Amino acid sequence: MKIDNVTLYHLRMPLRTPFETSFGRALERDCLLLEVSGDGLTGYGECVADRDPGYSYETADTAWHVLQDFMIPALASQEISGAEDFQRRVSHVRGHPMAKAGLEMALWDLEGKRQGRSLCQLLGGLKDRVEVGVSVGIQDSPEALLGVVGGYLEQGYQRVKIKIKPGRDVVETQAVRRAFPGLRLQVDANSAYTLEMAAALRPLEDLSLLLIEQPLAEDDLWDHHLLQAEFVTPICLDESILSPRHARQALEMQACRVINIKAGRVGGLSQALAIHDLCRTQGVPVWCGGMLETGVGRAANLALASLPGFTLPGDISASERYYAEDITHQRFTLNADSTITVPDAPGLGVTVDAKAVEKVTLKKVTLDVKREA
Ligand code: SMG
Ligand code: MG
Repeated sequence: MKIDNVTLYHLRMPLRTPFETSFGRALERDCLLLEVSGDGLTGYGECVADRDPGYSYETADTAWHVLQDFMIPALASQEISGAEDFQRRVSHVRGHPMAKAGLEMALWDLEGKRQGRSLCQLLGGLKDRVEVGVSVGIQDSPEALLGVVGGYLEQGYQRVKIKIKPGRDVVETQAVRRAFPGLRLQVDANSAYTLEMAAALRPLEDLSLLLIEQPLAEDDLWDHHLLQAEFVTPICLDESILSPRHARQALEMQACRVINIKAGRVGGLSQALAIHDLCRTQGVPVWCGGMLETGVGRAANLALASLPGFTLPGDISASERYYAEDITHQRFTLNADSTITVPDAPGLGVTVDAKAVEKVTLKKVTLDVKREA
């Protein structure tokens, strides 16, 4: 691939319903859309860094800076042969996995279009539909939570994750379990507890949860190990796993029994694939996390989740759960069996709606990529 230019768009899209986690309440969601032109084709990527550094230290603005000033210039000269070559070129940039992943995604889209193969095929995905669930934010009361969960069950979701935080955990989860005894249920704390505080989560052990996601700090594998040793319910790490190396060490340390994979958090689809492969050889279940993606990132998540090691349902809900208007022409819908169909057209398999993008664009820049003579 020879890259001619990259256009960055900073998008801000209104969410259909507010999304509250242990670190805050969001009414809209920011991201960067990347449009990469080369070889007469255009590839798209989504960088999932949001407006605020709540989920991770990256923000849309830090990603913009790092992409514009360091990563896009690293595409200059010579052909880019693929994701491995890309990772080598940006290896001088420490951290900023979401920025890296957004650009890598656009290169995968371009490569798929060049070869006439879908991302699912490029990654080695095997399924044409993947099991999905819905992630439900913290609600005003347990009653309100039951109403929201019930609504999603009516829509056909067969797996639900509820967000928890200290003081808004056991009673809420017990209420959902009592109302829906057979539901595949899990909780996500987004790092809101210390090891000492996590003792309060003990009653969750009686609720047949699929997993407890990221109870402790993101940089604390050891305390997750201590907690997992005390809990029968599998602990799943999200924020703590930023690379294949972290994944290996977390498993060696028995800090978790399940891993949530997000390409954005780990620096790209290639790194997500490596974590998948590692977990698969060790028999550790993985599932695809979500970052409230637009149709662009959602298409990539579906392709990733089609890999054989993704044995638990992903946080990949239908487009209408998030946005009244999306930026792709395709809207993803839930099938009757709580699955979503994996796109099969070349690359990501979606087309971008320029008019819809324009409506939600805060700023935009096109950067030429220098060619060597
Ligand atoms: O995309 O459906 C989705 C959201 C899934 O809960 C979700 N994501 O910690 O797993 C997580 C959160 C991170 C995003 S919070 C804005
Ligand atoms: Mg999470």
